[in-house]
Amino acid sequence: MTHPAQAVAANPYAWPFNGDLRPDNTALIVIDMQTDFCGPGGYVDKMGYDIGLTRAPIAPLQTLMARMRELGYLVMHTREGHRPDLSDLPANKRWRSRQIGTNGVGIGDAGPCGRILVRGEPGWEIIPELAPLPGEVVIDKPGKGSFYATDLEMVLHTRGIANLILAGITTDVCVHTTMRDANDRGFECLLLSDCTAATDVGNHLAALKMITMQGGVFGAHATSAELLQALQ
Ligand code: C5J
Repeated sequence: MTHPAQAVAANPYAWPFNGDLRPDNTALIVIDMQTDFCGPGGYVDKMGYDIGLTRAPIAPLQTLMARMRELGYLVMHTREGHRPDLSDLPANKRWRSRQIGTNGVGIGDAGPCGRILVRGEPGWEIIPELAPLPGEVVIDKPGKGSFYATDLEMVLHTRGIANLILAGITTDVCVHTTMRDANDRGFECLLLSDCTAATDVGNHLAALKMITMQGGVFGAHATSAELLQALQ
């Protein structure tokens, strides 16, 4: 028996659309909170972006994850990364990643945290502050979206999940790609504005605004405080 929650005071509508918010039909997915995206010496840091921005979601996520676990909600994680032999790294993705930052070093190359975005390397690991608990689902993905070349959809269907709450980094890339894809697959999506971040504040705000178009074209967004309020 799980306890239903109230709808979340989200933008542009009270989420979920049908008011059916329960631990057994709702999952939190925490996207790519890896050292490469928010740790010193990781990929984002090496590209010259401000990891202060991508680290901002850590504290609100710690509070939210603890509460959602306590209430029995499914908490899932993703990691972007490639096989050590780079057989799943498209040549154009590698080439583009070498165009920015220092010394032409890009995905698959050695950096201060090991080979960038390569599975098993220190930089690819989820940061210790948000480490998955034993038994929590971790999805390894080679791309930006969490559905492409993964078993995420099967896991969600097997658990009876209809509502997907999205958090993690970056808002405008992996989080948005996952949200759009989840929405197309029929999942009811909520993006948490303070538990996501981009490497550019304008992009973060634009990504939030995009969600609100057309009556909630991909779903809705809210703060973690608004979600926690609804979960009381
Ligand atoms: C990027 C991600 N930005 N996790 N990945 O390359 O958003």
